[in-house]
Amino acid sequence: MATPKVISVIMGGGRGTRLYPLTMERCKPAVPLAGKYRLVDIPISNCINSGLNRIFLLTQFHTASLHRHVQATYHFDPFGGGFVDILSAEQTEKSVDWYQGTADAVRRNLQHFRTFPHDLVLILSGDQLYRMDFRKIIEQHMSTGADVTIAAIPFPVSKVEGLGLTRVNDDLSIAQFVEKPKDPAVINSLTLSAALEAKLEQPVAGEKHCLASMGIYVFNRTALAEALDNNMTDFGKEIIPGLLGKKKLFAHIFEGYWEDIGTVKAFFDANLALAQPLPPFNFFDAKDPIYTKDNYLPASKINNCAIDYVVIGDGSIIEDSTLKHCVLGIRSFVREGTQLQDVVMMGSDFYETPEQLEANVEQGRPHLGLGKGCIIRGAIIDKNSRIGDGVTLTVDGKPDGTYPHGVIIRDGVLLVPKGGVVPNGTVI
Ligand code: ADQ
Ligand code: ADP
Repeated sequence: MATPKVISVIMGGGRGTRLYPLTMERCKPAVPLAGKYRLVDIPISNCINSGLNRIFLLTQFHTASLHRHVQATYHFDPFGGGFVDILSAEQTEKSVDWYQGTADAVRRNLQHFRTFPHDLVLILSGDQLYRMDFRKIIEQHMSTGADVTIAAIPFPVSKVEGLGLTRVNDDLSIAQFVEKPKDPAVINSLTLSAALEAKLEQPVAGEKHCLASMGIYVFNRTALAEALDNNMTDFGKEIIPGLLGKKKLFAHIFEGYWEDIGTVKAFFDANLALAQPLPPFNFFDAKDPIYTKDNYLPASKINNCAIDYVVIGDGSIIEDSTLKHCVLGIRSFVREGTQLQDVVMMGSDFYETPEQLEANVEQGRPHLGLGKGCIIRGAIIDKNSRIGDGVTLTVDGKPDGTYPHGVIIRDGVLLVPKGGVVPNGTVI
């Protein structure tokens, strides 16, 4: 069988509303992850590690930071034809709107894809944490002669809310697909058969499982063009259910770690999970590394601290503090007497010069990073924030909403937005 030519299309997100305020000044793919990466590094690295180097990234607005990151990071061998191309919603003679949904975003860019010879289109979500060798789904797609293959993961019934669920035949052809069912009877009717359970490499334990769509699709080029030759806006809601019974749809079962991190809570939990002794997602993988921008920063300095289960990015300075279960990004500054627990701090884009530090004192403005004697629990501190001395920021059951100095609580997580300034002595 000849090796098919594949282009990858990463869905970079709409307005990123579920991740707001992390997406206040940047698009979703550019949101920092795990101390030193950006969300987009995950699908791009998976593509590169799978030998796929023609990558389109569809996104909507605030793309400046994404452009900077992609241009500074992904350089391909000039003879290999690889690229990462950012396609933002653009006004044309036919349309002046933003992308109306995932299918609309792909449809409006088909013209750009046509420039490159390809047999298959691999469509990926931009907000998931997983490591996957896409060669396996492509191999299965070719051997079954499918028009569309959907990556699907056995997921416990208690966690399937918000996911598309499938029921498959013995040969893994898709018999039924229901997008985000809510009715427990429907969910129950879609649980894995005993025969399929027996075929899994990792037996499912405890509660019943369903086969959930990962929002990862392999389309034959012509099947994609036909499927989009209409006004449908969404893959999960309309395109996939519409193809059932008309085209050959197969599921490809994936049994590794996979987490959708499209909400503030999921994003917070997935980051903090990396601070465990044996995280479910392994960034320490020499074979399939996750790539990101090299910032040429010095190693971090940590003086007289008590630190447990913490990930710290390069170029940070932490002094006389207590940190428990935290992820700190590059250029994080934590000053004396501060206590952090369950905190994701994204760090800073720059160091302050002695003149800037002096100006801060004159203007009564906190320095970049965290001040002295702070207590912070259950929070995301976005980049370039300035938290003064003696500040207490704790969730402790407070309701979602907006709080003084731009602080937001969302999904039970306290957030200081990018560039936030919280004055000395603030207590929230
Ligand atoms: P959702 O993730 O809810 O469900 P959707 O909102 O369509 O589906 O998002 C899919 C991906 O596309 C995300 O990465 C999102 O950021 C991005 N995206 C959304 N709108 C976009 C737009 N207008 N332009 C560019 N990118 C956009 C889907 C499937 C489910 C499946 C889950 C798995 O529909 O069946 O179970 O993914 O996460
Ligand atoms: P994000 O994606 O988190 O919004 P960006 O990638 O847009 O961040 O910004 C990072 C870039 O901006 C870096 O190159 C950094 O050097 C630069 N930068 C941002 N703010 C400042 C500042 N106040 N002084 C110097 N450089 C800055």
